[in-house]
Amino acid sequence: MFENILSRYGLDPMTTTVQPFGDGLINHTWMVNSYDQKYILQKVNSDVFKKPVDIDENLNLLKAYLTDTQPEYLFVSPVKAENGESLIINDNGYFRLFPFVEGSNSVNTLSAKEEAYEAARQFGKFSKLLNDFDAAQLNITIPNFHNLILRYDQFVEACKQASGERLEKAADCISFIIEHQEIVDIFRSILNNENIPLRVIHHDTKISNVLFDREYKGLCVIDLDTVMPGYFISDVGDMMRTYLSAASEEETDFDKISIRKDFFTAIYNGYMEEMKSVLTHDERQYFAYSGKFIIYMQAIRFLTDYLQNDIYYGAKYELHNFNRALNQITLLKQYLKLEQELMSNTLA
Ligand code: GN1
Ligand code: MG
Repeated sequence: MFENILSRYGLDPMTTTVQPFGDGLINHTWMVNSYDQKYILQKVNSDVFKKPVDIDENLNLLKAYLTDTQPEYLFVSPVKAENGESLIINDNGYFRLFPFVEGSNSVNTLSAKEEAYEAARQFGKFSKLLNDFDAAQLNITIPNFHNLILRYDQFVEACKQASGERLEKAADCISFIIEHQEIVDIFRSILNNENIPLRVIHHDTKISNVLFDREYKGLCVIDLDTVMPGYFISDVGDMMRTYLSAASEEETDFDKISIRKDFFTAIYNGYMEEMKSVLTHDERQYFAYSGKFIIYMQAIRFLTDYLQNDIYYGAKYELHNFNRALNQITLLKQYLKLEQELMSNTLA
């Protein structure tokens, strides 16, 4: 499968190795080693990203803007193939090749709060550098991606269509989601608040989407497929979802899920280091809300997928998406217990 692609980049398939890389749920990713260069090859999941060309256009727009305004920023954009294109389309799908940044590190789990600080700073920096870029120029690569109102409606629809067996299994989770609808109402008030602007938002701020240098200082953010106009709560919230607990969304021993308050402070300090001059007064009021917004939405997404027989995320075993949903609900319960305290730290 790779020969055709490699040769289109002028790489010799005989002297190049290709190995699976990372643990993303959506795209396929490989590490490519040619005799003198390393690359990251990705196949875009075109069931999820219906128009991969839209992503390619966004990357090119952002690259042009940042090269012009922030030439020192490390923007990792796809290598051009021999035909000059940065997206390869063949019978197997859509592919792009990124340079591997020498001396960079990425991690799949956080080992210290300093990493949370560095990552939050990089995501804040990304939005800040693009503060004067007109976000409306970007293609919407996944419509309504973080629209909680729509996600909730899809969940209600999935409840109507689901098998009796899965509905019964998920009954307690379903009740929990319905009982916490006020989280959707708050999102609605954000949509209606003109002092909460649409910004250039990354929308997938997990730790593996940050590159660090050898000293674990942040270098830049990567995985820019979901960079779209959005609200800052998406980026801050997904950091809370994925950095606050030492246990990941895959953990099935739910007793291991707990909130590390010092990691919350690290996210706050890192993000605000860059964004404090940019965020509006109204946005700041929602800093702590962002955690429950995204954790709740991810619980809904996993639960909806379970009810729809795992058509989106896939499942390695029968209860995989059910367990992921329960994991996120457990995390949300822990978060809600601390919410007032966390909130007061952000408004001090
Ligand atoms: C997906 O592929 P990955 O792991 O970067 C998903 C995110 C979810 C995440 C949950 C396009 O991201 O929104 O938060 O799984 N991306 C898409 O692990 O749906
Ligand atoms: Mg991703």
